[in-house]
Amino acid sequence: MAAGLGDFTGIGEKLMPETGTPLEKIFIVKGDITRLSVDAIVNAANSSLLGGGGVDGAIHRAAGPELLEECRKLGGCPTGEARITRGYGLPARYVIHTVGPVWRDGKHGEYDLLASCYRNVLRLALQYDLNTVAFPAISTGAYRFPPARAAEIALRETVKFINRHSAIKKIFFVCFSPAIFQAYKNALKQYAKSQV
Ligand code: AR6
Repeated sequence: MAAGLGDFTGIGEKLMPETGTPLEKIFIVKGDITRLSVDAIVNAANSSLLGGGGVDGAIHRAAGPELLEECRKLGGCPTGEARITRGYGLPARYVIHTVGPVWRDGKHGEYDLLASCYRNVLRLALQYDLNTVAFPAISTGAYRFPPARAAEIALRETVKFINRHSAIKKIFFVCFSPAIFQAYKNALKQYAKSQV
């Protein structure tokens, strides 16, 4: 299915125009993830999977009560793992819920746990044959993960994964604030530099 961005505001900035590299599948966009009609949007949930604030609250509001009903049946999700549900009232067909780490000081496995969120989400996408996936900046809100490091991990893990699995066609990193958008742009530039 095509990404079908519809009237998604602030779409733009495909920063890396090289063809034939995994970076051409990566899009950094500004806006509200609940408006994207991709195969799956990712939810930065908590381990109860029963909703919360931030992007989690926005996704549940936009999807409607059936999402919570399905989430209840999942029995939670440990940090670093992922679970999938249908999208219900969302334009996206599926929601992949993942639980990012709460940032403490970087010495409590935070980097590895965030990396496994990205890997586990993408594994589920592959398993369900989902070609277009949109991520929020997991853990960078209420969980206080430093945006620059989070963006670097998001990009590195995603590129590694799509390098190995060509079925994934487009990845959107959806940035809700200018600071997060800047962090992703910097991370992408750094990554591109490291590849030449
Ligand atoms: N679209 C895209 N990104 C968004 C949106 C949106 N509609 N709304 C917020 N963000 P957070 P976390 C960005 O706090 O840090 C919840 O209560 C936001 O600017 O949503 O992983 C859960 O239930 C930030 O960059 O998630 C958990 O308890 C990013 O999404 C806890 O928060 C993540 O911020 C999870 O904390």
